Amino acid sequence: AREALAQLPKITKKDTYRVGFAQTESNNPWRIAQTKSMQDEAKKRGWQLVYTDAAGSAAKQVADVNSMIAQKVDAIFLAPREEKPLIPAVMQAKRAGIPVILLDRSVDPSLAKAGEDYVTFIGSDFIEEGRRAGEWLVKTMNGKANIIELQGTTGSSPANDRRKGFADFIKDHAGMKIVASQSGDFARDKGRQVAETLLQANPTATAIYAHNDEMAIGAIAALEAAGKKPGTDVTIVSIDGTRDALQAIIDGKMGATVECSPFFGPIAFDTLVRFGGGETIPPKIINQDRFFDRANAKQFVAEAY
Ligand code: GYE
Repeated sequence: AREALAQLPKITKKDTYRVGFAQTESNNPWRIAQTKSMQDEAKKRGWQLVYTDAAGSAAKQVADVNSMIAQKVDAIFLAPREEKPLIPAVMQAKRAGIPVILLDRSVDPSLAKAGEDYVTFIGSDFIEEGRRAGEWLVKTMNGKANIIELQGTTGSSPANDRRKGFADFIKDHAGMKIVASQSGDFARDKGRQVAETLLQANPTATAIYAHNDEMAIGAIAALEAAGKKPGTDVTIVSIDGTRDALQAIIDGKMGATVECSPFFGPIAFDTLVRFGGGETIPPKIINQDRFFDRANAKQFVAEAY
């Protein structure tokens, strides 16, 4: 059950803050772009940023947050790797009187609440991302596809919600079938390995829905290794909008990707300034994301990360 503790910690108004940023891992371009966005913004404002990288371990991320608490930072930006294991970190910061802002991933809503346990969640609407991917696939495949789904990190909010948004949308289309679904941990090589196994077991697959671009790129490699033509034999849709994905769209190997922006620096720091100034912050701050396909990939590839 949720801890019924005092209210959300407050911070005093200052010109500059010393803040923590607890990153989940750095093994993909999305994470690297996000970290750079946070560091650039800290530099621009003259704030001190205490940065940690949990290297793909929720346990290390809990320890990272604890070390930030020990260093008495003013506030903590946390990208919780998984929904449940990071709850203790959120609660420990609260007990220590340090406000937490969740960035890009959320925690289990039955165990921690915005406005009480943490300030707010800033990020994309993952259910909507899954829905948009499903909508594009239904249209492109004329309502008929045997789909392999590559899920993100097990127990992470984007994996849970991207799965749900997609499934909810395609369920009204009888010809759209998910023939296999497995986690590739949001990673390129894991995505390649899982795609290889699932393609062997499901040779009639006509589409791949990957929860992020890195796994989609891995799936392209798996298809090519199996002698299939990505984009022709198997249609691929995913989420993020990385440079490699936009290039794959231009090359005809991938169909589309739903944008999920990693550029959190400005909105994250602005939100903390508003909070420090005494403003009431809404429980969710949702990024407005675009959609990339053959019609616009060329236009955006140069500015992509
Ligand atoms: O899509 C993925 C990253 O949490 C929204 O995590 C983020 C996701 C993003 O590793 O590429």
